[in-house]
Amino acid sequence: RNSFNIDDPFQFESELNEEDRMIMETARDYAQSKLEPRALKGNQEEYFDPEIAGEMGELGLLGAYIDPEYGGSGASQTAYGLIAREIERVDSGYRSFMSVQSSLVMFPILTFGTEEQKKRFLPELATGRLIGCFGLTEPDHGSDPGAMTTTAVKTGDGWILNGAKMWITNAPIADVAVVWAKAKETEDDEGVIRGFLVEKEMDGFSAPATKYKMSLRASETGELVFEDLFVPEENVFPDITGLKGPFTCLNSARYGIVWGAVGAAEFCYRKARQYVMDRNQFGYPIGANQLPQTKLANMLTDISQMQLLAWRLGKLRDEGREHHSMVSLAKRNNCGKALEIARTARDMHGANGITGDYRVIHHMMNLESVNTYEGTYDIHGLILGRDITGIQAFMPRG
Ligand code: TGC
Ligand code: FAD
Repeated sequence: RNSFNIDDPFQFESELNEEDRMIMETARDYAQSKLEPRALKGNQEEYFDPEIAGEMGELGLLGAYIDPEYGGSGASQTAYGLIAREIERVDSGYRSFMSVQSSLVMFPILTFGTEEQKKRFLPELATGRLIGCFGLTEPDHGSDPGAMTTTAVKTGDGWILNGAKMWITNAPIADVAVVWAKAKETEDDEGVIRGFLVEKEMDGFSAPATKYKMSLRASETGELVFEDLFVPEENVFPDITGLKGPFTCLNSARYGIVWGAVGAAEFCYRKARQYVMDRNQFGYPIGANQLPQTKLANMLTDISQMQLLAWRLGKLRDEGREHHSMVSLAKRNNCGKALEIARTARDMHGANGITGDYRVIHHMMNLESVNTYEGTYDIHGLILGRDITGIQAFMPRG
């Protein structure tokens, strides 16, 4: 007799190969044994434990798909996604740390960096001895990064940076920042977007922390401020120009988020399922009523779709068949659905749902950020809308 798995209805895990499964289990063991006990404190005290970087590095969870030559594990895209799923099952903030390090710092250095930059930074980032961040968003330019005003003006054997980035994950603890700025040969040039590796000890660089967030409290967020900061030519990505540089990195990070959202949603669904079976009202388990049952049915239906979408996207990435609009579709769907599931799970816990102990409200609050960063829900809708109709609707016409 075939069975129905109430955690994995369409049995996507049975499709994983041995290596991907082993990596998933390593990430799951680590996340459940080492991260989960720290999740409540991280959220309540707005605290990122710096030891996490080294622990993840030791297990090969940072930049897992990067070639072993540069310190990675040469893992598949599916394995990278499975790592994100296990970490975000505990806390989106820890997954943010891993995503930024892997997809937004190691990936651009691997893809756009010189051989010297790769050899210098990648092995250290893979072990977690160095921490990185990615600066694209500015105080006045979020969804529209092409309008950025941070500049890099050519001077002798380097560039002078001025400007500021905001909402940057890992900024206050980063040793190296991948910064996107308008590079100009002269002050009056219009400029073209290029990538710079800014190091924490450089003069004219600061990274103040953004405190009192109500979401992603276990993740360090901050600004990047550049005041006549000199960056030598050897710290510039040599060839990549234009928005496709940062957007190519975002494809990788958004893909990780597609999987991460699955983990957060699965956690909330399982918690709600357990809660309504354990708690009695009116003499019966809450789960004996029609409304809670259909809420669980809706959650499981959404989760099945999220799992299959993430798994299929990983396969297409591994085969080199991904288009970035597939990533937009999956990021938008999985983040939006995970947020809805977390909100419903919170409601199903009644008053207990607002406490830290049950942890559904942590996920709910975190997922507000996850649904916003790396392109908001609506921006991904507009990216898809442009593909479907051939008409851009980012700005009014006429
Ligand atoms: P557009 O004209 O569409 O494109 C400009 C150039 O870029 C190319 N391109 C892409 N290339 C690779 N991958 C993609 N996904 C690409 N999307 C576009 C495009 O082909 C073009 O190339 P070329 O050679 O013709 O110049 O640019 P636009 O200015 O109209 O862009 C509009 C829009 C909405 C697509 C874009 O601005 C956007 O995606 N906005 C959202 C911004 C965003 O996602 N920011 C994320 C910041 S990083 C972050 O949030 C990290 S959180 C991490 C964590 O903590 O986990
Ligand atoms: P805005 O662009 O001002 O948008 C505000 C609202 O208007 C949104 O609902 C949006 O969907 C809507 N909107 C905007 N334009 C349109 C339009 N044309 N049509 C219809 N609706 C529109 N950035 C980095 O570079 N690096 C990081 O590491 C990083 N980490 C982050 C961590 C956290 C916790 C958060 C919250 C953000 C982070 N970001 C990071 C920034 C993030 O990418 C931006 O917040 C996001 O891209 C949205 O930009 P914005 O906040 O400026 O919102």
